[in-house]
Amino acid sequence: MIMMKPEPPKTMNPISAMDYIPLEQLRTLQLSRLQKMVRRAYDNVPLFHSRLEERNITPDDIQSLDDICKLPFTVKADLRDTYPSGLFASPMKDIVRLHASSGTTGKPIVVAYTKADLEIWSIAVGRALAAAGVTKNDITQISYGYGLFTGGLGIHGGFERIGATVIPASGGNTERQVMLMKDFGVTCIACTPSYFLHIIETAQKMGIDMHDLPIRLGIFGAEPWTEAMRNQIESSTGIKAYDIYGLSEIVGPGVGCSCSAQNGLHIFEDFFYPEIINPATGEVLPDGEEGELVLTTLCKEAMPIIRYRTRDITSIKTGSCSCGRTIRRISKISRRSDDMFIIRGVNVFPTQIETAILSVESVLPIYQIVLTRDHGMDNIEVDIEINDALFKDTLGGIEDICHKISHAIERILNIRVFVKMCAPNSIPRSEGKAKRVIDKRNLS
Ligand code: DLL
Repeated sequence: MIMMKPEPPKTMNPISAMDYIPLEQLRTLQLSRLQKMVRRAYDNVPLFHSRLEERNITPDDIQSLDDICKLPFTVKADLRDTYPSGLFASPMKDIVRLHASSGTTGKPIVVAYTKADLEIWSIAVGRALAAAGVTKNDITQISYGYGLFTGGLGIHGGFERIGATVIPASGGNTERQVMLMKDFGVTCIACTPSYFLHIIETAQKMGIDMHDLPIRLGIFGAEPWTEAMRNQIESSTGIKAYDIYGLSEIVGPGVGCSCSAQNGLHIFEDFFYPEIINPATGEVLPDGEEGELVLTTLCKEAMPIIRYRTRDITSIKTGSCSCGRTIRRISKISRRSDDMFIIRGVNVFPTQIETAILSVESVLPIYQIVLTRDHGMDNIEVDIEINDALFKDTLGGIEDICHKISHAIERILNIRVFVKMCAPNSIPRSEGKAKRVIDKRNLS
């Protein structure tokens, strides 16, 4: 059988042209950009200069893309330790925007952009949106937070580049979000998947069914979410849910995005070079193997970042995508090594629990994981909120669902967990990234 090579679609948005670049041309471009970027970082950022010197290398040692593994990794602590501007490679007069991510402790992480950086960022987000099928005819509500977080303003730049109508709603005031969606005929929404669940639920309470609104697309990201959650969102609203990935340290949203095939996320690798490493040894793994995603900016002026260890667990997909894009894809990121917790010797990720919950019918994925310690023994309780319909169910019916979910979790994790059904509206709703785990172990 002759395999037909997928080709770029005839009606492609011109912004997507680079997504279909012949691979040989892409690798040549990546190498020349990498060489230039390493030189810029070496000449302008003392930390990168000393790190290369420690390894006895100079930018001239980067002769092929494989030479990237000679370069040192950068980690979150490097950004924190050089707060606020130690990693800037441009003078302040050339920096036109700053963002920051708060993290959980201590000083925030500051990221900087020149005018050219903002241009590239908006192109990356524009390409992500085009891959998800956004067009200039879309009316878009951006419900990611605007401000220091890169989500709102970052995504905004991409929608403007596509030429869509933008409603910069930011997060919060959920009833008003629903009103705007209805009154402006919003066709596309961009927010975290957990916030969209809250929007769906609020709409229901207002007597509005998403199926009756013109909304057709969602651009969801900024937190790990599962395929099961995507299916749940799509079936309960009738929209298509696309996955957008990114992180402040590299640029913000727009590092990658799912396409019409909805089978992994294309990385805009002419801007952001991806590698997968074994997190324990740092060794680079071949495509197809799961490990930690490491990203290198290829075009950033204000804050070039070399081999950033993202802590996000994924793999680079092998084989070509049916959409015809040549740029590589990563698998959906449903885990972050930082999110892992250990219960009775078992490594647990919140999304494994999400998958189990969603495998049991008629349960809304509004959940929280509570960890406690009793006489030195760790316990895990999964609190799941039942919807109004189920709340009216008999006690026996609710108990039955608890057992089913508990068994589904046990099948995945091999540990018994206590599942508790909670009253409607008892679990705090997220307006941004959901807080899935409440760890009370140091307190109890
Ligand atoms: O969350 C940037 C962003 C905004 C991405 C809006 C997408 C949409 P940070 O706050 O720096 O930046 O958080 C980055 O969030 O390392 C992942 O762990 C997680 N993350 C982001 N997108 C996804 C996604 C923004 N689609 C961290 N799937 C990353 C899973 C994601 N995790």
